[in-house]
Amino acid sequence: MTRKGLNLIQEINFDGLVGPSHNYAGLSLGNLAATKSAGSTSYPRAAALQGLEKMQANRALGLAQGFLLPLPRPNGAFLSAIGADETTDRALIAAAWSASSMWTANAATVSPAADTADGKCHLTPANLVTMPHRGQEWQDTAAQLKIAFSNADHFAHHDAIPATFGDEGAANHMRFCTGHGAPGVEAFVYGKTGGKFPARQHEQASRAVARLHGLNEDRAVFIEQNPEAIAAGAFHNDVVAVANERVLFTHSEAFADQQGAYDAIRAKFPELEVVEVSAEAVSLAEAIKTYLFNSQLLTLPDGGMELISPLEAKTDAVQRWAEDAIGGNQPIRAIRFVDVRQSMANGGGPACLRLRVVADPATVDPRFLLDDARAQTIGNVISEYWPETIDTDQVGDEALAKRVIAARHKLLEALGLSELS
Ligand code: SUG
Repeated sequence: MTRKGLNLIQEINFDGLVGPSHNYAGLSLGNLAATKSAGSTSYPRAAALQGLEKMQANRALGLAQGFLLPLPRPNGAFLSAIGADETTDRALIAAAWSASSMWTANAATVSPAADTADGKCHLTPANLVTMPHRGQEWQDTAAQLKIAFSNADHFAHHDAIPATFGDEGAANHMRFCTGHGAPGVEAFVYGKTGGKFPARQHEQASRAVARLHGLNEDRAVFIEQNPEAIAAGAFHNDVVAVANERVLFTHSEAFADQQGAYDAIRAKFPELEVVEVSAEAVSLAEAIKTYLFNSQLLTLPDGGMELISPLEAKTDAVQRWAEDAIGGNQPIRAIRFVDVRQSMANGGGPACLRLRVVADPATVDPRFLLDDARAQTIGNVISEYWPETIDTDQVGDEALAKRVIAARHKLLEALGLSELS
């Protein structure tokens, strides 16, 4: 695990490249931003370039950065499997066109090698069964993960959990540790069904993932999401809470039993530091509108922690909180804002766009790691081939489908990943 005496295990963020079919079809009930954007014109080229810029900015901070490729859309296999024809519901056609795999926080749950019984990093793709446009992602995602992390000495792959139990992957999973390479305590946050909006993460899915990954019982915690948070639009826990190393950055109304959640984590991870933002400082509604907690909470190479937040979080209330907190007696020392507005309009902030994998980059297929040359290549392909705009009434159009398919193939070719075609 060490080369030349250096510990090269680190957190690598794998961002989802925004696919050329990115559009606003309003498919996700309970995701208020996506519902509000339904019918708007999307800007796939700008969306993908925004994502690329975010990755480049994080690289400039000295962080390792990877990416995952858009899945094949429109998904012909899905359309034939449902016998789609001209009478088919528009929402189902749109489902086959969704670029939703960009939100790689939902691609899988990842348990780093230091946490698992066999000392390998375990990956379980999320079945995403609650939403029809997302439930068709996992097989293609799994195929991609198996290529990116093919080194069997370091990585173990599972199939998705049976569709009886909804699983949304890392968006409902937090890991606490004293350093990314050290053993961690993994917290799984689930929702209970029966509320205004679907609870997408089921407890039994979380427990199954923990078992499959070989997590020690003393190092796994299961926490219920606040039903009111789900009803207010926190369709994933990462809309109201994010963890990094010993820090939990959370809204005060994220969990069904807030204090009980802190106690449960602290019982297994005594080093826990909670940075709680109260409802008085930032209301639940504002937290969900601004996606403050969907920031990436990152440890920089010098050990300091920073928040990478969406521009939408630059509100008076958040600025007031930040002025008070940053520099005060808590570990987050800066907040930077990034423009991911195209993704945000579909309910996906900076943290939704990335899957964290703790590993030595040398054990990962380099074709999935970002460097300047690949960033240039990706930027060029996006600029040349991604549609500038898509109106929702164009979704389903045959000529546009050809263009979208060709654009993705150009990217795969340029990255030497045509085996994903
Ligand atoms: O699953 N939006 C995604 C956003 C996912 C955000 N991810 C995390 N919170 N980790 C979703 O709701 C909108 C697509 C549409 O409506 O066309 C969408 O799928």
